[in-house]
Amino acid sequence: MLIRPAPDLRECDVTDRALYLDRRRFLALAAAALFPVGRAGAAPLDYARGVVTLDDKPTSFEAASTYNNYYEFGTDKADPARTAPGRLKTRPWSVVVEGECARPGTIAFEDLVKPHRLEERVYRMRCVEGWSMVIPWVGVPLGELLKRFEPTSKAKFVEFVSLADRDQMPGLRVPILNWPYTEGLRMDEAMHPLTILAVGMYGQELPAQNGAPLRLVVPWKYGFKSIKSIVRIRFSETRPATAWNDYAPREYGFYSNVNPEVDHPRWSQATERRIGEFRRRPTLPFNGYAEQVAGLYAGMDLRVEY
Ligand SMILES: Nc1nc2c(c(=O)[nH]1)N[C@H]1C(S)=C(S)[C@@H](COP(=O)(O)O)O[C@H]1N2
Ligand SMILES: [Mo]
Repeated sequence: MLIRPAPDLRECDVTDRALYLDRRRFLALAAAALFPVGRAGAAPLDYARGVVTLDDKPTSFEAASTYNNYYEFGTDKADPARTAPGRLKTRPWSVVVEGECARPGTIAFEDLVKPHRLEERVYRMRCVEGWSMVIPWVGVPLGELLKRFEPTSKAKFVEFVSLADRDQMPGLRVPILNWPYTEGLRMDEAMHPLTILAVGMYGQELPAQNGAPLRLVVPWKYGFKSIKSIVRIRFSETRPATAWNDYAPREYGFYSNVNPEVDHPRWSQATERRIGEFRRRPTLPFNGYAEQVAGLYAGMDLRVEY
């Protein structure tokens, strides 16, 4: 069973312990109106502001929460916002951590996140389909979180698995991908300080359609690496199978670093359309994060290892 209920948590405990609700801060945030106010009733988060910022203007919350890829809730961009919020049950939530580590176990979402200070990270997001957004995520550095499980020296990769529950996810009836959705990173990619597990965006808890309650964000890779609604994390010695790579290995590589010079077999990756803009703009190597991450791939032929 992927999800173990946490019967010891009542609804009010969950709110107190998990959401870091701080009304004063939230009011200050709303007053500052840095970002468009999102869903009415969404829980605000307490987090360190501006840990990573960008000059690029953030995409509107409206666009970021209604133009989505989350195939478990349908393949149309509008499907996830229509179908996920009423169906995806994000509390209680727990994550199984297993494989090559000294401290495997099943951990409640609240306990997974609580030891960390939430941080705001404004990142570009580039989908392999040729569109992009700028999203102010709220999350924790994945590397710091993974260290708590004490990965062994055999841990060379990390695999992530999404929830796959037919009762909640109507898209699972369509066998596009081999469900559950899976993704993976090499250990050094997972430990890189830019890689985060997001629990929120625009100062609030993640909307269901964006991968609540926690999703991966790897800003220098195509969006499909950023797996949503994670229920399992596995350290492994060998490279894990990943959903899109299984589906079409020639089209979706394991690494999938944003690369304007390596085209998808059916379309160019040289430019992108920033959602909310009209003209296409050039796509940047590693999505603009080359200075920070290119060193991870020194000596690799990125045309072969795409
Ligand atoms: N479980 C799961 N994770 C997923 C997807 C999906 O279909 N299922 N789509 C991916 C793709 S292709 C992209 S571009 C991003 C989209 O994230 P967003 O909807 O928050 O913008 O989520 C990624 N994570
Ligand atoms: Mo994507």
